[in-house]
Amino acid sequence: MTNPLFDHLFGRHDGQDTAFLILPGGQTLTHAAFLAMAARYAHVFVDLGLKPGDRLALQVEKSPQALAVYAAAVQAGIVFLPLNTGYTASELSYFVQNSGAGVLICDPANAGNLQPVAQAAGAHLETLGADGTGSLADRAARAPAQFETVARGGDDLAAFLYTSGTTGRSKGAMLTQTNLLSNAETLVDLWRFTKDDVLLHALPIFHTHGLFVATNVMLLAGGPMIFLPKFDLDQMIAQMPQATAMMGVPTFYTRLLDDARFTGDLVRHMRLFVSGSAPLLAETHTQFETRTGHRILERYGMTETNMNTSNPYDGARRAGTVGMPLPGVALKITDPTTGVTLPDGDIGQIEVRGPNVFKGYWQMPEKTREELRADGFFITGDLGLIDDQGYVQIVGRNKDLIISGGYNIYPKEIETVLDDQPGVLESAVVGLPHPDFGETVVGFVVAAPGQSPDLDAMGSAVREHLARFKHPRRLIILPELPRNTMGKVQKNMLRQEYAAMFAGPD
Ligand code: MLC
Ligand code: AMP
Repeated sequence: MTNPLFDHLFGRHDGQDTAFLILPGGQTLTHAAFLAMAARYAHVFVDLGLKPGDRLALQVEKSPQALAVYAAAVQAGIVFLPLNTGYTASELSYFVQNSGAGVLICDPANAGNLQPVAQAAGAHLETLGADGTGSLADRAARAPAQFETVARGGDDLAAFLYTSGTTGRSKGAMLTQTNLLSNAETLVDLWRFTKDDVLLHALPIFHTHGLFVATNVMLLAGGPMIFLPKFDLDQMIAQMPQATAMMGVPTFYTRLLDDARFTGDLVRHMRLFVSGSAPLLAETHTQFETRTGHRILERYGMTETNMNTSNPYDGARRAGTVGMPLPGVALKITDPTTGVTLPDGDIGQIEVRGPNVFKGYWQMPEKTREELRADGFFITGDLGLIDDQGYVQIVGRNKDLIISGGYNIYPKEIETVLDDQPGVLESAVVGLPHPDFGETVVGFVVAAPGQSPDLDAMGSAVREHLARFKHPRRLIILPELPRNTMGKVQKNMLRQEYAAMFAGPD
């Protein structure tokens, strides 16, 4: 094997006319056609000067071509850096600069906006539209459909995924070939995926869940994916009869349950429903079983670690738990202050170690040392316990993080923008319970003495700097923020007081 990740995920399908991607219009892309496209892209990237270990950033709509860029990067030994399509030019500028990406691929509609970003970072800009057209396709049309796979080792980097931080500065999580491959192999085995499975894929492909869990698992198993550009209820219901399995964030499940067309009959034939990326309410789990007879299999992971735990395939899938550590993954609960391991049943911070755990944060040795211990245990920032049956329960977070519809939002990033606005003394951003997104963002602002901040102007500033999913759904002016005796802002008091804000219709 010269390039384990490529050989296992992609190379094994070389020349195979088996279905890989089934598109909403009914067209099917075979593994062979997909690989030929990837090979052409790999030639383009090499011609553009990218060498093994260089970074390639991509911010485009979900499409087979976007996925082929991932395959091409792996084949050419280039580090793949997918970016949320919601990011603004100012957010993107940081990622491209920080990663030192040699090439940035964007939607043709954003090229004008992003050319200065690419130029300032010394990156070359290419375009790729949702329909597959653009400058990348033009170049690829002139490239050969075979590419000699670049040799790589398990410890070589395969991808960078940026995760925001509690300090407001995003960190590039460096994922190796072994991180990705070992996790996909474990999941295929544990969740019994085979080439006879058809996965209903409606997740974005710029995050761990849609890219490394869903896609890598199906590439290894050999079966096709019904590849929807995004979650769309009508499409989900129309395509469900052709699928055998689905993976989604809790919002997928609550939205399906809210639709009367989603019945037991519609999904009787399904083999597996997996949920993750955010807490699945026990109530949703129960409702789903009552409606369909299926018990959702909940698992727990993160960008830095891929998947850590899973409920069992055969044993009890218990609501409100994320199951047991995956084979090969060690998990312990420790005291957040001393780092000492706590007995089962006690609540503490969750730490994990295994071949799934990333190599560290790109060019942030101190951050890496803070979260990744010398003995290999990664401090997840999640709080939980191991119950008397060995199941892990997540009870909270030791990090100031909001998860909205499966997207992570670090309040600090929003507070920094709010604090910069005229007339603002300080701000506190919290996540409040939301029926659709699980949690949603609300900003509390305190005016500087004698001033009255302009909420509309603040909204505009937020829109300019931050992706839509991070925007506070409400901005509220308070005379002061609740603080403890040490002067620390008590966000839990804000969360409690305003808990019912979205209980009714939004
Ligand atoms: C979209 N919007 C969101 C949002 N998604 N706002 C907050 N949170 C979100 N998650 C914005 C839209 O831009 C829109 O803005 C408005 O909210 C309503 O949009 P919508 O049409 O209702 O949203 P939709 O496009 O249907 O998207 C919702 C969603 C999507 C839940 C389907 O966000 C999604 O696919 N989430 C999955 C995220 C994911 O893959 N997470 C995995 C991370 S990996 P406007 O302007 O119209 O009001 C990870 C590790 C692990 O965490 O363990 O897996
Ligand atoms: P991310 O940094 O986007 O990869 O998000 C990872 C975080 O999502 C974890 O640290 C958890 O807080 C959360 N998460 C993932 N899966 C679950 C789950 N099944 N239940 C609760 N939280 C989860």
